[in-house]
Amino acid sequence: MKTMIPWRGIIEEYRKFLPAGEQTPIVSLQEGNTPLLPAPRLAETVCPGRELFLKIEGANPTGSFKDRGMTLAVSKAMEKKAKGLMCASTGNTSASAAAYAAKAGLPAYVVVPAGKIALGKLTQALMHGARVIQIEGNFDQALTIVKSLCEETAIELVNSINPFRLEGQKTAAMEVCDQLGCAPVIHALPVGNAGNITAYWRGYREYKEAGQTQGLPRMFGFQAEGAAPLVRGHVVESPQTVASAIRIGNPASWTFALQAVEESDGCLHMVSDEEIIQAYQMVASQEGIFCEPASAASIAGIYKLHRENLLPKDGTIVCTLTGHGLKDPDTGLSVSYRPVTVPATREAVAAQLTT
Ligand code: AN7
Repeated sequence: MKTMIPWRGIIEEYRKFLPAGEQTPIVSLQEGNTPLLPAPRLAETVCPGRELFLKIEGANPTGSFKDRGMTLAVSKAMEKKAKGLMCASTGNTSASAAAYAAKAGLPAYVVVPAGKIALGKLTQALMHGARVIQIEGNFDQALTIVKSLCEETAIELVNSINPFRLEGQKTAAMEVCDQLGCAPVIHALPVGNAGNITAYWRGYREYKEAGQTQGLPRMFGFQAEGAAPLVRGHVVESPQTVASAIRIGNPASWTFALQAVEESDGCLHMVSDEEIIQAYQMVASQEGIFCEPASAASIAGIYKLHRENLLPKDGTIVCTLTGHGLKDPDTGLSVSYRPVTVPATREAVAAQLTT
């Protein structure tokens, strides 16, 4: 029999770096330990001559990186005996909060923009038993509402303004170092509320300070053109993009994200919906990885910098693919060809072969 070393989830694996004590009841779905996949074919196009790796965060239990922060936020909520969980969400936070609430046996309330979250994410929140409240408004309005409600109740807010969310999420950077043997030269991420880029930068710094890794990456953040407050330098009132996960006009971690980019000698850029969809299709068809549209902003961004001659000449690049493509089947279908339907005969199928 082959002995597998069990992975116990990010709190147990990185406990030294996290504010979880003896008395914290750990609520875990064994999140983390996601693949860091070499992507040589994609690199030929988007960053020729450089090594490209994809951090596949869609391989987390609910299909996105949110699980890393949610395990800690929900464990800490249990520790302080919260009566329930609440969040505003563009979809993935609600799916993750709903799942961890189910595991913890707590009620969850999720407030989402009506008709603007991907089908898979809505299905997850419903299946895990959360109370889904759709508002006739956007994410930024939902966040304002839940912040105010949580101030007055024993319901715990599990958006990334909950400090434990980013603490949990920083473990992704530590994992990348463990997998690569050092920090990459560039780490690229899609940016919405700007929590994840803040968390990764913290994770890289703390791991280096603890002598667990060498070097620090430059943090490259990419926003969608129609939802790029950080790049434009002002709040976007009605954010628009095909990448519904990052349809955010007033990011909660605004200053921290700017700080991460500045301290790391990184950059913030925006990519168009066309560029996002192109990258979304390339990674699926060339590397066998189906990510959601928002996730592909990291690849679209690297490709854009390469085309504009703004990419450093060498060094390892890691792109985080934040969520799974199955979250958003509608977008996948809408950019794909329509499959043919033929009679149920050998000849009819044979006529379709192109090789
Ligand atoms: C797939 O679920 O904000 O910059 O409410 O789902 O840390 O906000 C999701 C964000 C990137 C942006 N990729 O991360 C939510 C939510 C995916 C995401 C982001 C999100 P942040």
